[in-house]
Amino acid sequence: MTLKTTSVSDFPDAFADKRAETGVGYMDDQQDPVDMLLRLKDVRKAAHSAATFQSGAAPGRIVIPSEVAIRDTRQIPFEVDPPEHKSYRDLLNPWFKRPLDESYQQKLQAIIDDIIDSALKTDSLDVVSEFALPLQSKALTLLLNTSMDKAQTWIDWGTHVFRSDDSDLDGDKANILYDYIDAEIDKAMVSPGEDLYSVLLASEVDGKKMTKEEVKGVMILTFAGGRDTVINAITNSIAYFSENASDLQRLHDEPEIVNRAVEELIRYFAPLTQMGRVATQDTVVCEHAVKADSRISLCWASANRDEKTFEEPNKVDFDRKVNPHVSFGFSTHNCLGATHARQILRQLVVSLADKVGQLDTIDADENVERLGEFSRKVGFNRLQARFTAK
Ligand code: EMZ
Repeated sequence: MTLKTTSVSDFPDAFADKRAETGVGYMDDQQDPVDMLLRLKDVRKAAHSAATFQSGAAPGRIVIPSEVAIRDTRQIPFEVDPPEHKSYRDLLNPWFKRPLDESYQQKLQAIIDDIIDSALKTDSLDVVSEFALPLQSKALTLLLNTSMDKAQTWIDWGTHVFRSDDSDLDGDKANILYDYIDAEIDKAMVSPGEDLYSVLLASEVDGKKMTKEEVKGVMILTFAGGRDTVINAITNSIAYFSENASDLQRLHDEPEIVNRAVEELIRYFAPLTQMGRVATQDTVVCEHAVKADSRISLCWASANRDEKTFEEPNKVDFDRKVNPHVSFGFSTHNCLGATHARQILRQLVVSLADKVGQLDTIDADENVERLGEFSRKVGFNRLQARFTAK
């Protein structure tokens, strides 16, 4: 944790030197070290080699920091390898594409309008806990197709479901989520509705009814995977526009650029720094030997700043034409929640551009991840800001 030192909209590239030098970083993590792949080409290649670099290791092991100590349930489909992975993915894809429906977007718009309008009414607010967290939680009721009143419980959990102020891996906090999901599954079994729990409980994968444990695995991922990532993306976008007012104005004048703008913000912020894999055999990456059963990571944040692919990688450029960023991962395991996340950001930035004349940040507490030899700003613990209407 550090107090605001540089400009709030600046997200430095923590990996540049190492990426140029050797292409591989190193971090220890609970005695289960990680070789971090830093170059876009290597990240993509490893992400594509699911047989050599598996996701289906012990539950929690591909997450960094490892969640092996606080989790037995396998998250689905993200901790499952092909070919089983595909059966789950085929089942889940249509549900997670619902944010493309107009009725979904209308409901999302009402949530966004309401949150921006209350921000405009108060003198100043903490964007993390009073804007991004409620927005993420309320939008999640749409993704789950549950009632809006559920959101308050999730808001009360805070920004990360497995992390607290004192600990990166808070087992007690994790248990709150697991117990909650168990109870919701039990309720859906007794009286099924049209929510994701009920839909999954009624689904078959490869001709077999999904078990409670499998449904729980999907639900934990839905809650945990899109939590701090979405909150960071929202908060960081507001930090960005507070210091780049002309880009906000541009979105007002040229809303047709919104998709490009959102992809560029997501590239630049890379809300999820990295994701691990476990080597299934002795192998070599980037001229670096990797032993069977050891961990590597696909460092999305570093790959997104790879100067071999991105011109002026440290600049946010809404006119960037070629933007093959990997903020939502790459290949088999690309992010299931990406449609939902993109839709939130697209509607949010256009609405901000329409309603907000000025955004001022008053105080900031940066969230800096310590990753072995690297320190990376990924977002904020707190960002006090004032929203002024147009
Ligand atoms: C896991 C992960 C998924 C993990 C795409 O990322 O997100 C992390 O925030 C969670 O802690 O359990 O869901």
